[in-house]
Amino acid sequence: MPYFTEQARTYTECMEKIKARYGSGVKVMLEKTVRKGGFLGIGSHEEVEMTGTYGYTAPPAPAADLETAKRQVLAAAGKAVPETTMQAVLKELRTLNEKIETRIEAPPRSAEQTEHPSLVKLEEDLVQNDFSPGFIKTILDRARKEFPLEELDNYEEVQKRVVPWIGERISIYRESEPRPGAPAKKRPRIIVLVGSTGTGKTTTIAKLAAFYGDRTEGIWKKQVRFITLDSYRIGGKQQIEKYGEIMEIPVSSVDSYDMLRRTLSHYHEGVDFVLIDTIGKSPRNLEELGKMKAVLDACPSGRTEVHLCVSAAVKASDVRETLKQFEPFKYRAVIITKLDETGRIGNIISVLAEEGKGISFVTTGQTVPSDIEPALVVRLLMKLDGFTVDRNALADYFSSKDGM
Ligand SMILES: Nc1nc2c(ncn2[C@@H]2O[C@H](COP(=O)(O)OP(=O)(O)OP(=O)(O)O)[C@@H](O)[C@H]2O)c(=O)[nH]1
Ligand SMILES: [Mg+2]
Repeated sequence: MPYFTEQARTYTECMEKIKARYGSGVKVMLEKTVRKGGFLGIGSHEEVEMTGTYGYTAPPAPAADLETAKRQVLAAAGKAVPETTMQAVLKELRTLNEKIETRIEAPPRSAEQTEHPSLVKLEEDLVQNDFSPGFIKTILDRARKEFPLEELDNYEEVQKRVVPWIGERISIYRESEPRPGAPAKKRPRIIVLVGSTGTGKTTTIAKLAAFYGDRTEGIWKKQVRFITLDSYRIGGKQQIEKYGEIMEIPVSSVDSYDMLRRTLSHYHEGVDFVLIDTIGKSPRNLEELGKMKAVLDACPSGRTEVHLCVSAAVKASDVRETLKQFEPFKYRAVIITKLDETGRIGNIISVLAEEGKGISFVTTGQTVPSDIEPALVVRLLMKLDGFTVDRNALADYFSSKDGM
């Protein structure tokens, strides 16, 4: 009988996949949890793995057939085996056969059979939002511990209590305000955006310029400068120059450590923010990432903040890889871009929570400068699909985290 081995993020998903691929005559014989992805154990996640047979119709061979088969096999191998050994082998085979039978008759633990329906629904809703298996497990374990049986019956209430638990796992990054009486921070503040190709770095730089520069009635309250490392790519420099022209912000283009250091040394008094746009790099191109890092080393570490742009619309494994590969840039926070392009944010929330990364901003569209907001837990929770969310209660609960 042919065998299969399949993996998926949940038990239900795995069973569905198996049935879709191998039809209804499948027999699951082994179920286990495996870790997938990552490098040297970092960044991996749990999946369910099932092994079994398919195309199953006939009942397993009775013991008599086993004995005949055994004798044939041993005879073919030309071995003279004592009867006592034969009996022992036969007994072993019968026990094995019974075990397999039991397994076939009593399929592995099914969430539907053992879980309260509200917990089953909760798992489905979390899966629907693309949360990782590890994240879902933490929430379900907590729900099992904290909800008395009678409270589980009211699913809407269960959801209302669980949504803040998701929010508790979201970290928000805010540049700390100086303490009263503390010496003024050195200016300018240097903000560097790094990230994979096309994640929205240049567009976000322009949005940040408007956010930090605080322009009202054509007057900038703060002085902002742009620097681009994107000088050799066709169109790269022009894009930021266009924003500079429209927003009346000077743009400098640099391509080496010395040039960046010289350019920064011109910005002393009077300039509040220097925003540095970098070239999009594949997180796999370590050599190119290394070269860019060598140029950016010209930024003085005390007043430079690197933010990593990550699109909300990419898979969890890609987010994880990006977080890991850009680690040498010592980014302080993540900017979630293209939040408008997805209705499922569980993947990015799970990965950032699991990797302990804070979120500084979210961007929500292509329009410059309006489509950017400082990250708020409440705002992210409002994106959850299929969850009943009480915005006011959440705003109260997360007021200190969101700084409101
Ligand atoms: N829907 C949506 N599109 C966005 C958002 N931010 C940027 N974009 C679009 O994404 C595309 C790429 O944006 P860029 O700012 O050029 O991205 P980049 O990271 O600078 O790209 P490279 O320099 O090529 O790596 C453009 O079409 C932007 O308009 C966003 O928040 N939502
Ligand atoms: Mg760009």
